[in-house]
Amino acid sequence: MFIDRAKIYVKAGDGGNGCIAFRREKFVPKGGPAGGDGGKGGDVIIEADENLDTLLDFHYKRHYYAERGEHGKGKNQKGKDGKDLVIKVPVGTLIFDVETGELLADLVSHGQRVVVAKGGKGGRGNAHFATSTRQTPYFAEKGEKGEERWLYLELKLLADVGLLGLPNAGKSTLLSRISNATPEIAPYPFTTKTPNLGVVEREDITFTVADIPGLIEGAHENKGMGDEFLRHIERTSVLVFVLDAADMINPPQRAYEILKKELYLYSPKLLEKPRIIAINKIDLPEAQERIPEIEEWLKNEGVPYVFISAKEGINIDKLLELMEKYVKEKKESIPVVEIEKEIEELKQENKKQEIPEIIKEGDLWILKDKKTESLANKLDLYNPQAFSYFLNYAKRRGIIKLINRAKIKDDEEIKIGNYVFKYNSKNNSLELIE
Ligand SMILES: Nc1nc2c(ncn2[C@@H]2O[C@H](COP(=O)(O)OP(=O)(O)OP(=O)(O)O)[C@@H](O)[C@H]2O)c(=O)[nH]1
Ligand SMILES: [Mg+2]
Repeated sequence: MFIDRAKIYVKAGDGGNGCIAFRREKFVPKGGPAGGDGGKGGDVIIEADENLDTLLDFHYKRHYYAERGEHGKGKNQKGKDGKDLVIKVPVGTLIFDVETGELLADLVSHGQRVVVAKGGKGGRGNAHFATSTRQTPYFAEKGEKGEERWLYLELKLLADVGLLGLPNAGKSTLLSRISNATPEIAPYPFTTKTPNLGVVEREDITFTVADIPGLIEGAHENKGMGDEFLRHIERTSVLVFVLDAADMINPPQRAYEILKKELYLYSPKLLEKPRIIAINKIDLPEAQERIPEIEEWLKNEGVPYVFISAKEGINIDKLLELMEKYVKEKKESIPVVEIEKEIEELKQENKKQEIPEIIKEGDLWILKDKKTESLANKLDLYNPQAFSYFLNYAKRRGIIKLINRAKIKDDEEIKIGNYVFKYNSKNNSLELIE
């Protein structure tokens, strides 16, 4: 069975609660506040590992939890941080958020990591909240909840070169000749049912070649079996069209058009990739007869081509040289740009999250500001001390100004985190409703 997709649930550790405690000293009935902070919850991290090659394990174990942070303790002792959980996946795994469909990561190299669920921060202990006017704070923060989400994992074979062809064209034969792979080869169509990956070793470069199941007309509509696997060749440097010169029903010219059409219908982008045409089986007499006619056609196509026999090993080195040229070109050009683009996108996203904003949904105003929401959720706002601490924070962060500017009336409700408030314009303050 070829399993290359999985759905898993991840939950980062919750932060430990801050502690409410006071120093006990001899002859001092009540010392200062000494409640320690809670520890941070562990993150859930996904890491690419070149020693793995399937997502099979994720069908047996679907739920992953990182450790929670310890609660803070008296005498200003901080709770221990929860351990991170590292989940290993094969290189070439794409990670999507199930709910939003957003691509979270594309793990292309060994050791590459991504945090998929952030551990909750530990709550601050009451020692943090002492001021000259509030010497005995009876409140502390709760630990933040760890993030949780469902993820969809998908494994793409990371081939540098993709072999395409109608069934029986000789793709698997070619792969077994040029690489270490030993795919099944047989004189009938649809022998290859799942993609095979082989490693080709050249003098100064090693690259991978994928042999995908034969494509037929209508493959993009799920006829035959090749279409499902086309995504495995989405990031190859070059596509090699293996065309059977001895095929009387679908001669190379026709086979080439069928394949191009199927590629286009699956994803037009695939046609932008460099192509090589390999005319196969030229050891057979019926193929040899057609060489002049085929060559005539190829000259007009303007695509690099080679006449080969995968079975007898004719012109294989010429084909390998061509493959190598494209693989090298791609390796030199692309990765840096992609990484820079990713970083830029991340930065933009972070910026967006940092500016507080207030929006109206139905009758309710909702404050969108991660920091303020998170503080509210960590505090017990029915505790007057905690409430006044929160209100001061909101003022400093410009939240009250924002409410003012939005012209929110006194009887309208504003949701911040899990709490709902009313605005009191007389004293520029918030009142807790629920
Ligand atoms: N004479 C000759 N036969 C070949 C050559 N290449 C492949 N064949 C034969 O063609 C048949 C199909 O070869 P495969 O390599 O299994 O073809 P494939 O394209 O992988 O086929 P599917 O996996 O079914 O899509 C086998 O009988 C091979 O021995 C060649 O260069 N010359
Ligand atoms: Mg095959």
